[in-house]
Amino acid sequence: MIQSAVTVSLVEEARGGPFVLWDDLPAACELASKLGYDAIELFAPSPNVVDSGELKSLLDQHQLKLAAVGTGAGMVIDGLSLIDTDRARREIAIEFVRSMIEFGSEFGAPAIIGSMQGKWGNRLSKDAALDLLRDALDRLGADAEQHGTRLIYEPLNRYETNLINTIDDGVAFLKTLKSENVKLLADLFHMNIEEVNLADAIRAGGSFIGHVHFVDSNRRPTGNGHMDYAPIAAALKEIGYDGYASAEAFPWPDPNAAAEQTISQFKKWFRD
Ligand code: LER
Ligand code: MN
Repeated sequence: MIQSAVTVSLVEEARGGPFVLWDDLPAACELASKLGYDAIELFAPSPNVVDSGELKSLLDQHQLKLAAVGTGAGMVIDGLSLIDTDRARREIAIEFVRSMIEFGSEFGAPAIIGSMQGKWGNRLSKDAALDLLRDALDRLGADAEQHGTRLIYEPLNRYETNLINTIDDGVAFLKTLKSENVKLLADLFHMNIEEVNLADAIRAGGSFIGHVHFVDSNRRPTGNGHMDYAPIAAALKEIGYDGYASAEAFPWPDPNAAAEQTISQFKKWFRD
């Protein structure tokens, strides 16, 4: 059964970004639980800013799970990328993701590679960039497997990466990896920009889809844009998707209203 999650950002530098709840982890857990979410998805500056024991007791207290951990702070704060042409910088990026994998794995949560995938250009050709990304995802996929969790790779829209923009290209790329432990993130916002048809893309993605960012066409919370959810929900059910539909959206008009809006839409599409 598809589970609900809501994003929580603790990254000051990402202010203005598409995260529903901000700053206060205990308050976010309290609200998520009160509204009936199954889980939170955490976007943190580094694993060190959140004490694992405290997070565990917060999640236990509010009967929540950790759906996933984002790694984009490595890019937002330190400009790290898994395809940096400087080998030493690339290893720092890989080590950062590794630390996030380890942190998430204590809670059974996968780490997400979104903006840490970087962009090709300047002295780096697209093929060379994809080779570097393949190598990084193979290493990190194996690392996640050792930690008993998966790694999630997110195709982004063309304004955020020039590497892989569609689910179809994502599937083709994952098929070239040695690791079978990397799954795709279907972010409906990115897909709305890049896909011909979102439901068809989900059906074609099938078992490669391991996480969903549940959001509207304009990145506002579900129901505040022009996304056609009926065929999308039907496609997710048809492929037997049983991961999270996680609210990664602007806190519009405010965080509480955005969280409330998303859970009521989640129930409409996945529970009725
Ligand atoms: C970025 O646009 C995004 O969708 C995030 O999930 C990845 O950092
Ligand atoms: Mn996303």
